[in-house]
Amino acid sequence: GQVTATAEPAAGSRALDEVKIGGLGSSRPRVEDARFIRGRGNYVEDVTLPGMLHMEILRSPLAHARIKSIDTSAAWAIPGVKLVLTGEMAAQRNLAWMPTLSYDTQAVLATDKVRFQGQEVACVVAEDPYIAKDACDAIVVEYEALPPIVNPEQAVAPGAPLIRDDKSGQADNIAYQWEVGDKDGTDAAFAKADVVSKLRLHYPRSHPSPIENCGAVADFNNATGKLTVYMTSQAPHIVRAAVALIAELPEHLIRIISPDVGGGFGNKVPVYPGYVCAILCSILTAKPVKWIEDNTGNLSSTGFGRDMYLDSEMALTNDGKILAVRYHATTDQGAFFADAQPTKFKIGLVHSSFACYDVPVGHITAQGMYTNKAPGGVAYRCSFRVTEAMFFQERMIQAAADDLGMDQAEFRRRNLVRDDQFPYRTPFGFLTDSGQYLKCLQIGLDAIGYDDFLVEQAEARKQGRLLGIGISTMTEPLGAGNSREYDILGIKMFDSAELRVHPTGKAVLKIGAQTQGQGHETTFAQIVTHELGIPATDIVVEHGDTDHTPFGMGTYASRSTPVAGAATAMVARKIRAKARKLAAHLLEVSEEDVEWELGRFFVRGAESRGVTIQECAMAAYSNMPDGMEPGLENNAYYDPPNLTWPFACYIATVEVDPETGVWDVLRFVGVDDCGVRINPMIVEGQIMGGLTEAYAMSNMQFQTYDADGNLVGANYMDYLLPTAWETPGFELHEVVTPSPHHPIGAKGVGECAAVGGPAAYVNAVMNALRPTGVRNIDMPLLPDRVWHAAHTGQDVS
Ligand code: MCN
Ligand code: CUM
Repeated sequence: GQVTATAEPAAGSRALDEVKIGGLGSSRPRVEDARFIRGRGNYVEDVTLPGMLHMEILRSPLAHARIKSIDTSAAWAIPGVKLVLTGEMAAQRNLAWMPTLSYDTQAVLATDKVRFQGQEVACVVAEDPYIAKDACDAIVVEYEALPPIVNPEQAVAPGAPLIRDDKSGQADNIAYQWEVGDKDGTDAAFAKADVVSKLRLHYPRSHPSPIENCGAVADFNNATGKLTVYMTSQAPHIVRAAVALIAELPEHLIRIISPDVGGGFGNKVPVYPGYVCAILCSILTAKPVKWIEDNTGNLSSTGFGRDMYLDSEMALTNDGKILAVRYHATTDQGAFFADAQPTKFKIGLVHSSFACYDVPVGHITAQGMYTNKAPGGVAYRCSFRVTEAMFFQERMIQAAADDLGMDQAEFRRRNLVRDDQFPYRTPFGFLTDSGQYLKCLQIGLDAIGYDDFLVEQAEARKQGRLLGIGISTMTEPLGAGNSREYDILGIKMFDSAELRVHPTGKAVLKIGAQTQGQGHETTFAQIVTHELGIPATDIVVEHGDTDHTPFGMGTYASRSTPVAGAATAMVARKIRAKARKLAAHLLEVSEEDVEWELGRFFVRGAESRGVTIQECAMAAYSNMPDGMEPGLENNAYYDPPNLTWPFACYIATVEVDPETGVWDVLRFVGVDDCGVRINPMIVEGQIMGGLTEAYAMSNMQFQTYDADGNLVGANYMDYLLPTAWETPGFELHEVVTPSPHHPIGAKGVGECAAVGGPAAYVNAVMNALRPTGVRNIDMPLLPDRVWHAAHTGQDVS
């Protein structure tokens, strides 16, 4: 019963070669790179306004402490200082606290207590950033240290100090509790199981690490009342709505401009205290105020990823059928619940796990705790915590295969959803759209040479060498909306596009999505090219300025192609429909006698009599039929009927050195099915980037806190980014199963590899260590952890 928008079949013989003019399937080079590689990009740091002042933030050195006093007099006395802002001053304007995505509250500047190391305590505005920094150091804050809570276990221990004593009715450190699925049905299935496989693990906290940190130039004009904010955001339109709601400013007088964005990876969805402070400081000084965050500020205070614990069981038959799954997830939310809205995104979409497997029944419970750590949770290519869902799933799958003594590929084959089962209802209520899971798996197995590797592995084991192979297969929900089920702060999740074709047939497409490196300026033009036959080089794509682009919910959860991309196709079809009327007028035939082929209308039965889309465009301004409104432009809002469900099969082979615990990737094969690929090169770039991040998470990357709540990983000496040197090579393959409900059959892809990748690496190392009896090593699989596991046969957490 799904509403579908179907692609119009191509008629006649296509006059234009779609790939040559940059349509679907064209790996046209990224148009944005022309300015990036010449140093002509325009990032927030490049924005300089007359009279601009600079803001720096004073952050808490302690994880948990009561603020006894703040003395700002020495800071005010420094020449060049224009404003010292404290929480108390913000409170006078009702801005000491702000709402989070989950309807919790988050401190903008601390008034009562600090609740994590790096929390914003005060800020200084000065003539230059160095003066502002010095003045921050001159602020004297008297703290009374409180015991810090650095993990969920401590959060619920008897006598644990209450972190959120600011919230009335909050008597413990529990941020939320949640469950989904069929508990009784699951219990009944477990009672019939031949084998119950158990696994516990932790997906550690990690950080998205965009190259460009957060930052803004806030410019409040006290004559016009207009607030312009240049900021590095993934979702400028939501920011405008949020600023209007939080700061109670009139929305039509707020303009958010996201210029070039130097990577987001989920880090740049939320509104952080720094943004609110920069806006307030601009209002108070009546000058433009620039705030550019440093690396430690970004690593220690902005949205992290993961920090989720799994305690799971799977009910199995002896012959390898999954009867049921159940698990409990515990999340460490940090001091403020700044995750996605729990009523719409559950605890993120963690219940999207097991969507690619034919699992009859399941039950998930979850609990999130407040801790004295930075808030966040939905970042780092996570699609609302789908990353954890798929990691849990694929580690559980491998553990189950091992417990059954069954080959891991064969176990998947017996349980993957078959092609004839779509649309498939998952045990947790999602409806997947399409896929060819077994085909993807087989392509991956053939590419890696699965059977030969098993022979090689057995030989190597005899010589004491530890070879391993790990598989990860998953489908994930990408592209939130549909407005029935998803919203952000009450605003429904759809997207829009505006298309204007000029008289000479050149076009401007405006979208509410926001590229951060994904290449939308390149690929969204290709969608228009596909629909209208206007060469991609004749189309410019604009985004990132709320005064000049249509409303959109932004770019995250790999939703741009599924939602804004669909809106783009739909608006182009509206343009084509009007162009058809113009063509009929020009060709002096009735509209029914006009046929379309790429870039051209022609008279049915007289193919040589035709007009190009460009001729139609000129006619829209110069020779329209009587009664027709001039011009060739339109807009479209698209509310997707469902999420898109891409599939991926990732397979890694590794060798573990038992002497050092170091593991090397021998080969890595990826098979992705993201439906129709708009730009295959960009898709491969997205996959390679994701597999690199997956490698980083499994191998080297985590943020941890010591017992005092000090962040280990607050700089790039401690928090490691993989370079080309250590990153393995990737062999990529594709399968194309179009999404049945997307106008051009495309599915999202921006997060697939980061979501599905980690389990492939970890499963490979676990497979190598299988003779030792080890079942789990928590990520990252650092050499000392692997060595310890290999030598003791014990799990390492
Ligand atoms: N694409 C395509 N064919 C498809 C699907 C996608 O050609 N079938 C193209 C798209 O047109 C787009 C790119 O691939 O140019 C990614 O598209 P999509 O899957 O729709 O994802 P989004 O554009 O919505 O990007 C969001 C996603 C997320 S949520 C994170 S996090 C992430 C990611 O993208 N952050 C990134 N990839 C990133 N890549 C870069 N360089 N920088 C980031 O910050
Ligand atoms: Cu969760 S990271 Mo991306 O969805 O922006």
